[in-house]
Amino acid sequence: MKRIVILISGRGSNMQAIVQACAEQGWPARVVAVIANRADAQGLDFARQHGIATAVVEHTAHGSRAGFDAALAHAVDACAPDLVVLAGFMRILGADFVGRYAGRLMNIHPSLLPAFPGLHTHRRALEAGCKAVGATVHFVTAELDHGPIVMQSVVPVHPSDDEDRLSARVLATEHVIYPLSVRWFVEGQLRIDGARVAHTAGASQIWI
Ligand code: NHR
Ligand code: GAR
Repeated sequence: MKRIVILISGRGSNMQAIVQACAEQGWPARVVAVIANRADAQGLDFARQHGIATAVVEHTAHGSRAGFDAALAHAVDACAPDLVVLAGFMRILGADFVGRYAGRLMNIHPSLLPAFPGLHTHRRALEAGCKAVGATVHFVTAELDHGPIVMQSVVPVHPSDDEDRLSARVLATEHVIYPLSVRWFVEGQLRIDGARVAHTAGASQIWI
């Protein structure tokens, strides 16, 4: 059984989608822990209710980014994970942390990368007049939101959209592509080749 650790900062709906898909679809994997950088992350309640170990490593308790990263790595290593999943995790991680979990650290970002890395993606996409947006699952590298892409969803922008409506439509697709991407990883169906990620059996890596 592969061991999955999920890092969250807030609501944790992507974490929930992964926990539920793992249980319902009988993946050869188990979510062994959910770790948050905020004690008030709502997703911690769901994890506790489902008997998943939780931990909190507060960035505010550490004087430097390196100190926080080291404390977080300590908590993650204690879970001996095969895969570390960032699910709405809102702290940028340093090169040491990222290097430690190279090839087994995934993120979902709510834009069609390489467009709109960083924060406030839906607002920026609306301001730019985009007609389609989406979400991207990628392996994490030291360069923010630039790692090898596993899967993307494509979502239409409606003329009446505001940030809330658009982000809700994108989020619904995140709950499809993130569990599927994690499933592929734990089933050994992903091959990273430089900047590209291929599915070994040629499954579609786009969700429309
Ligand atoms: N770390 C690395 N090295 N590479 C990535 O690709 C990462 C990462 C850490 C988190 C998630 C990410 C996203 O998908 C992620 C990807 C936080 C920020 C940010 O600016 C940006 C991107 C992402 C997460 N965070 C502020 C900071 O100073 C804090 C913002 C806050 O606390 O609300 O760390 O979008
Ligand atoms: C999701 O839309 C995720 O893509 C985004 O935050 C939301 C978290 O929701 N992630 C980022 O913006 C990373 N910087 P969730 O906590 O309900 O999964």
